[in-house]
Amino acid sequence: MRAYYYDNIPGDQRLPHDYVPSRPVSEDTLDKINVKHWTIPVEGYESKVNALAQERGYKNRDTINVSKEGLGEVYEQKIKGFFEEHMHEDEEIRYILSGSGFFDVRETPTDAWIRLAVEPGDLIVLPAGIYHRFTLDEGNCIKALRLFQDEPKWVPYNRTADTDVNPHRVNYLKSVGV
Ligand code: KMT
Ligand code: NI
Repeated sequence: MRAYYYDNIPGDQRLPHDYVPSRPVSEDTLDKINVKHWTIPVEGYESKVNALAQERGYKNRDTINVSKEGLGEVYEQKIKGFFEEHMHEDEEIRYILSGSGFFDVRETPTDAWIRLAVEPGDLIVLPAGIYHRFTLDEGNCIKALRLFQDEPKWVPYNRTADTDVNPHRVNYLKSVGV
């Protein structure tokens, strides 16, 4: 997984939006905003993903195929929704099986976008309360395992003045020392 600051240049969300020269984001910076990631080769991934899921209490899972074929008539609407800046009241856990895409997460306290370019074998955990969004890249497809804790709170809350005071958001800010 590569992590870098998003260039904020208006235009196609599927393009890399990497500064020239690139501004890579360090492991230390990801640690500070509590974004976790592991690389688990897709070949024979089951036992390792199962072990991590057990250790972290992820009891349920499903797979999502984000592509025109995979989503059918809700494709455009989903693609648009994924890219709206939002938060969840639970972790967002994704293990990439095939394809690729970009998760953008807000750095705190700068509010800069950090782009996570994910590919097969990447497992990412976005903490509850972090503002983020997702887009396909120019390959236009990604297949991912979505892992859930027991009570999935999957509602996306788009960023507003209300989400700024959501208890999960407030806890997140406390957890990263803001
Ligand atoms: C989400 O919640 O943003 C998604 O599931 C996006 C697709 S998973 C690669
Ligand atoms: Ni989300």
